[in-house]
Amino acid sequence: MKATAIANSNIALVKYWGKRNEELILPYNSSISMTLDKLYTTTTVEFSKKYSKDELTIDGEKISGEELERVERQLNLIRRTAKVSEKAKIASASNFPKAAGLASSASAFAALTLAATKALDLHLPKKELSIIARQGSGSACRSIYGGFVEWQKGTLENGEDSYAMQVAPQNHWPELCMIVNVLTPKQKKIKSRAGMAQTIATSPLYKAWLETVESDLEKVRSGILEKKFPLLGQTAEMNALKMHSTMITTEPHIIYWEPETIVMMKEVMQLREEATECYFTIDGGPQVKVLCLEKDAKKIEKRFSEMKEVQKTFLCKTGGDAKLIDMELF
Ligand code: 2P0
Repeated sequence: MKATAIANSNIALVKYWGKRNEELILPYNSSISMTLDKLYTTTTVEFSKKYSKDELTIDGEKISGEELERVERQLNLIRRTAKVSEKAKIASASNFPKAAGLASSASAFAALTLAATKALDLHLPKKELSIIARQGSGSACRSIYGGFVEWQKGTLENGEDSYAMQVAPQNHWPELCMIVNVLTPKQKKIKSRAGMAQTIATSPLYKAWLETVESDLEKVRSGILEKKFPLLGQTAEMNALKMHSTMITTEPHIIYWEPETIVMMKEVMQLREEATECYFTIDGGPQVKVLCLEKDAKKIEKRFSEMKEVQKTFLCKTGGDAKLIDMELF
């Protein structure tokens, strides 16, 4: 009743922003992401009668309160599916800062879902894993798959048609890179969950966001499949700016950007002026992720790592599916 899984983080090229059902985590819009090879979470889960309650450690630290409750809810869902009642010990470790806008909940809930279902001997197809992972954290449904992944929003009330599917496999576009820049490892103040709800409730731009998403999805899908880098990059960059515009116009405003974020956005624009093609994307935090092609990646990464605003860089390519591994965290 013990298993360990590893799942990669993913960064959306067309963002998920807003839930039509908060309980089941059903989105208003579909999204497309790239799974990243260098950012990942490893999670070991053991169910046993010897545990009187669920115990969670993240990066070696004992966790209680809201974060533990969220994991317990996810385990309860999996326990119900397996028809067992044993409590669990969970240890999770990521190789990047938690809750800083680097999609830690995506890799964490994907790894937790895969490890816990295996520990309970549920051998579920990826579609079912994606549906369960989604209920832990929306973006986690995309981290079940490697390569390029689309989370189809679905229309059913019960969420059975809201899951991720692979658009293209890990080896589809080996030249495509994403440089993840860690500018400030501070934990963000407003969780995406609250930010989304506030945006829907108060931003006059949310309707416009939803009206343009379908066209962005189409462009990003064909950008990926036909390896059209400018189409992919321009659409992803604009899509991120549109999402942030909806947040900036909520009451009260949500501005995830720090001064360093703006400096990085300008640097990407400057690189383009110099004929080095690259595009940025930003999520629910200050970090700036930059899409580029392999031929330019080392040069761009060097330039970023020499900036005083940048603390750390991860030069990523497409990562693989979430998978079970033999190594155990306890
Ligand atoms: C995304 N984000 O598509 C978007 C872009 C942040 C900005 O998915 O409430 O942690 O757990 O479903 O998945 C972050 O939101 O939110 C996210 P919940 P999640 O990657």
